[in-house]
Amino acid sequence: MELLIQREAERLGFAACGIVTLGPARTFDRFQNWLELGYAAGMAYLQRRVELRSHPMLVAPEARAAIVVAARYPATVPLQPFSNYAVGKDYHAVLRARLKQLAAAIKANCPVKFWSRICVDSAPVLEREWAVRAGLGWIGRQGSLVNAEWGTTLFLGELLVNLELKPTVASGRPNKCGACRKCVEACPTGAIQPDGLVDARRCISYLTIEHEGEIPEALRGRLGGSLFGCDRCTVVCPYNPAGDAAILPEFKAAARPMPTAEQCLELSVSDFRQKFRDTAIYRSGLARLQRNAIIALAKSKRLRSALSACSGHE
Ligand code: B12
Ligand code: SF4
Ligand code: SF4
Repeated sequence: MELLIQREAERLGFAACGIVTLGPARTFDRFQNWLELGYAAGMAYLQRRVELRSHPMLVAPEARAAIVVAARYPATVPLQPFSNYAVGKDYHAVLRARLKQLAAAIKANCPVKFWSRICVDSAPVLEREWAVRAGLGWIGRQGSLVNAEWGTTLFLGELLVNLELKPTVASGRPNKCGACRKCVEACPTGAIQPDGLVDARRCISYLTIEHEGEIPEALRGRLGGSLFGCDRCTVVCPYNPAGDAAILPEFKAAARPMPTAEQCLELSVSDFRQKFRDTAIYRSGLARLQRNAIIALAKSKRLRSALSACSGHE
C-alpha cells in the first residue's frame, strides 16, 4: 500500500509525499508560546480550540496515519507585487482535488473499510511539523519547510487515514541550513525572530493578506510595493531548484496577467470577483487589496496621478 501511495502521489504531480504514524504533536508548546507572545496578531481563528492541534486524533478520532504531500509553486524572481503563491489557482482547491483522487486510488485498492479526511491549511493541524515527521524536509530559519530537492516554495496538504501504514522515515531528515542566513537577511521588517518564530504583526504576508483595517504607519514604508503576500524569505533559499520542474500547471503564472497597483484601484467588486474568484486572493477581498495598492502608490509617489485617473473613469 505504501508503494502505491507514493506512486499515485507522484502521478498526481506532487513534488514529495511521506507517511507518518499519528501521535501527540511534538511542537504544540511552540505553537502555544507563539500565541502567548501575540505573534498570531489578529488571526483570531488560530486562538479557537487551540488544544485540537496537540493531536490530530482530536480532530479526527478515526485517523491513524497521515499521508503528507507537498506541491511546488514558482520561486520566480525578481519579486512581483503579487506573491508567487497567489498568481495561480487557489492552492486549497488544487491540493484538495488531487488528495481526493489519492484517496479514491487507496480506496480502490484497500481490502479493509477505508476512511480519510483531507486537510489543507485551514484544519487545526500543525502541518509543518507533520511534514517534517513524514520525511519531507526540515524547518528553515524563516520557519518554512525546506525540501532538499524542491526547496521551499511548497504547499502542504494531508490525507488523514484510518490505516496503519509504515512510516516513510524513522526520525525525520537532518536540517541542512548550515551557516546560511539568507532568508533572515531578506526579511525587510524583522518579522523572523531569533528562535525561528515569525511575528505576524510585522510580517508582510500577514499585513497584506490577513490584517483588517489600517496597516501601522511604521511598517507601511517596508511593504516594498507588495500587494498580496510576500516571497522574500522563500525565494532566496539556495535549495530552490532552477526551472519549473514539478510545478503544477495550475500554479504557473503565465496564464493570468495580474493588475498593477493603479489597476487595482479601478477594479469594481464584480471585476474583482471575475478576475480572482478561483485564486487565494478572493477570500482576502477587494478592500484589503485596494488598501495595499494605495500604500504602494503612496510610497512610490504615484498615488495622486492614480486617483485622478480613477476619478476620470467615473
Ligand atoms: C498562520 C499561518 C501563517 C501566518 C504565520 C506564519 C508563521 N510562520 O507562523 C502568516 C500569515 C504570516 C503566514 C505566512 C506565510 N505562509 Co502560512 N500558514 C499559516 C498556518 C495557517 C498556521 C501556521 C502556524 O500554526 N503558525 C504558528 C507557528 C508556531 O507554527 P508553524 O509556522 O507551523 O511552525 C511549526 C514548525 O516550525 C514546528 N517546528 C519548528 N522546528 C521544528 C523542528 C522539528 C524537528 C519539527 C518536527 C517541527 C518543528 O514548530 C512549529 C509549531 O508546530 C499554516 C497552515 C497550517 N495549518 O499549519 C500556513 C502555512 C504554514 N503557510 C504557508 C505559506 C506558503 C506561507 C507563505 C510562504 C505565504 C506567502 N508567500 O505569503 C508565508 C511564509 C511566511 C513564513 N516565513 O512563515 C504554508 C507553508 C509551506 C512551507 N513550505 O512551509 C502552510 C503550511 C500552508 C499550506 N498548507 O501550504 N502563514
Ligand atoms: S513573508 Fe516576508 S515579511 Fe514575512 S517573514 Fe518572510 S520575508 Fe519577512
Ligand atoms: S535560506 Fe538558508 S537559512 Fe533560510 S531556509 Fe534556506 S537554507 Fe535555511
